[in-house]
Amino acid sequence: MRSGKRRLGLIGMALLAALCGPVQARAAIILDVVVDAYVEDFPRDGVPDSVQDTNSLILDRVFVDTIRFGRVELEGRPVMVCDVSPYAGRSLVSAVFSAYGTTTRYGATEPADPLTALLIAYPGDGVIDLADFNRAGSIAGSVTILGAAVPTLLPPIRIPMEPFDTDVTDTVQAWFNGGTAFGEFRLQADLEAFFALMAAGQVPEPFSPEPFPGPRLALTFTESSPTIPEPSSLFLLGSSLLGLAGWRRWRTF
Ligand SMILES: [Ca+2]
Ligand SMILES: [Ca+2]
Repeated sequence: MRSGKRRLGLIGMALLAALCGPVQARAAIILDVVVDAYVEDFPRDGVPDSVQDTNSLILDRVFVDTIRFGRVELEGRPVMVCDVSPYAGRSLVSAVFSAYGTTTRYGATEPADPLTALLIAYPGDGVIDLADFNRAGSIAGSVTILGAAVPTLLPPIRIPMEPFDTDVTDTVQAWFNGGTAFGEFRLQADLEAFFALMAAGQVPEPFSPEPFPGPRLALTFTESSPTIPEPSSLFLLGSSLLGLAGWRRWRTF
């Protein structure tokens, strides 16, 4: 009995050592965004008009043909909020922002050219509203989204998405140093005729049979520490609004 207890104790110590060892210390913590949406300026006049919380984040700066206004510009900027409050004071080896996306035009048989956009970051308020369209921030990095060919939107619709990422270590470390509760990222394009679709949250992309992960941060810390559970993305539930938004855009190309 006593030797059995001792054996259990040794196994427990070995497990503890394994958990606290260098391999565990360097494992990245995946931090999902707690809320994401895109803020839209339509018609485009520098004043944002709506917040679109859908299954996709639409990054664009394009012309659209409308019945009411004729040909007008619009711009969509995805905003993504991370709860970084559990990590105040921690030291990073790296922080990488990543997501899945694609850029395309409806009816195109050849892949669109890759598109590059800026990732703007700022300490935020934890919610996405119209003010996030223009909220002052710093450039955390830039991303290049690869293009895909989407010849038709008739079922079965398959839109391939490719991963993209950018190093945001300096930005996120500054948030940890400053005790920031919510770090917010905004993706924006400086080019005209820019259109990109990104997966949002942990839900299946409605235009594809494959579920794509939403935007997230991969955090690697310098010191050994117990794993901190990531915030869930419970409210990133599906909505069919994207279908309407997508149709509105793509029929104009
Ligand atoms: Ca507007
Ligand atoms: Ca905000």
